[in-house]
Amino acid sequence: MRLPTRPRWLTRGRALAMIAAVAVILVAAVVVMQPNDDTAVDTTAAESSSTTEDATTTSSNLETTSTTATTEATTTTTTSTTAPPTTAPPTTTARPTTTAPPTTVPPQPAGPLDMSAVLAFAKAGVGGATAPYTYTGGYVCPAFANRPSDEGDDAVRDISYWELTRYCDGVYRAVLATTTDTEPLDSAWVAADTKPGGCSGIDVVVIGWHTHPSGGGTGGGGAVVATPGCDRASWRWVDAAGFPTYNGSWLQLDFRGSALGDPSAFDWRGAVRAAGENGGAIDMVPNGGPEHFVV
Ligand SMILES: [Ca+2]
Ligand SMILES: [Ca+2]
Repeated sequence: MRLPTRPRWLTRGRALAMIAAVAVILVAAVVVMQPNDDTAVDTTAAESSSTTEDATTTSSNLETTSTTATTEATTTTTTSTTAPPTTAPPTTTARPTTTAPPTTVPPQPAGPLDMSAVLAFAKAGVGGATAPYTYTGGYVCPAFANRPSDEGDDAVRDISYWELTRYCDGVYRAVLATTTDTEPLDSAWVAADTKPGGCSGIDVVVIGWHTHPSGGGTGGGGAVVATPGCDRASWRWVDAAGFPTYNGSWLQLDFRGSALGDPSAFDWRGAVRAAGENGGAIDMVPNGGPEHFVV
């Protein structure tokens, strides 16, 4: 048996060439069929973009939702903010009172001290304290000194004998004895300059006046008033003062040293005024100026 022979035109070289050509064609075909990377990327990008848009849309929705939530929250806040103002106004209304005082501080009167006003102030504030009582036979600290007589210089209510004594219990006694008891008494006082300041230098006034009890007779009332300024608004009712009445001419004022601030030394001047007497007729001691008292 004889095997078929290969055609004469198919030489070994031609066969190899054909195989090579087929291989090239196959490779080319494979290359052509490869998917375009750029397109794939674009698509992915498009898909990503789409995803982004979706995300954006979702985000937008979220924003809308959160905006709505915020609006509601704001509304809620507004509602809760609306409530307090109803409670707040009283506080706002009270402020003007606090603001007013500094603006409306009136200028201080220049002086001298208005004793009629001091007397009215003292009478209005009396109460709440017991007037001191001095035992005239007790020890005096320091021992009192006799003063020159002041008799004969006032035709209405003339002070003659006068003195100021401090007792060892810290109570003072001022005496402004007058020569007559017939004229009605308006008041008797001791004006003291105990420290810097005061109305015309007067820091404290001890003032007494006669009272007329319903049962008859004559009594006495007294008070210690602080006068840091000439304006009545600056005054302060400090303590009760004793104004014992032995007769109409013996005028005595008892007051505590603590009501004066327990000064170690101070200047003072006494005065007596009859009812209806004007300032010019008041009898004062000493006549030339204040007496200096050293405790
Ligand atoms: Ca006199
Ligand atoms: Ca003073």
